[in-house]
Amino acid sequence: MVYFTSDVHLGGGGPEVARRVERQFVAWLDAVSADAEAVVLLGDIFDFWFEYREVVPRGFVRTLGRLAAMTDRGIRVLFFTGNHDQWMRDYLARECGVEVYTAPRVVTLCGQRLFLAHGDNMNIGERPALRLLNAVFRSRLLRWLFSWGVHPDWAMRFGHAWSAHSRRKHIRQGPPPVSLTDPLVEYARRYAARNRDAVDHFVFGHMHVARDYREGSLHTVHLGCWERGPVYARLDEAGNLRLEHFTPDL
Ligand SMILES: [Mn+2]
Repeated sequence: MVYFTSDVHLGGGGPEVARRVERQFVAWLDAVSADAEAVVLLGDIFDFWFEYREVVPRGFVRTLGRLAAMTDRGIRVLFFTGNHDQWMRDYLARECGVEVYTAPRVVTLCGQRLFLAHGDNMNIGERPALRLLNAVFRSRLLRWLFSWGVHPDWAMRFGHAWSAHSRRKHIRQGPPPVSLTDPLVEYARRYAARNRDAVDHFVFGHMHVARDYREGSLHTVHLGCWERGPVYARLDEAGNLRLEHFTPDL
């Protein structure tokens, strides 16, 4: 089995929510470890992560411990960075044995060709504000300035404030409509038309709305977010990929 999840936003939503979500996430990691060959984490696992060469954010010990234990047992953990945790270096790879990817990638698992991406900078050609934000976030110069010019305590405070601001905005807007995932479906459509090597399934996170979409041979799965209830996708040995909800027994 291969399991996929995203947008856990560990550490977000205040201490109480953060503790609850981490307990649920760790329970999920324990549950899927029973028969997982690989676990794919598709971005925004952390609500804010900014890593220095010698210093990493505090917290998340249960999660990091579980990830290390899983890879020690031979379970592959693929970690795709999201827009909230893209400032990652080599800590998770070295300390927890996780494979970290900062860009979309086609991977074969259980005999299926999977296009995997968080989904934050795809099909945004006509969204200038998003393009600008994306360029700022990905700028190596700004990252360097932030890293060397701002004390880490302030950097973390700033990061959590930014994350909380975007969370409040999303809460004000109410539950996201399924149509939010349409640009990613369109991206998948174009990708499938351009590339001859057929992709069996596209899996995305980012939009915080769960959706299982089929159109001819196109199959896109959009993972939801954990604050609205733990959700994940499961790929079985026969190549079937479907969304599931997790009810932790806490
Ligand atoms: Mn997210």
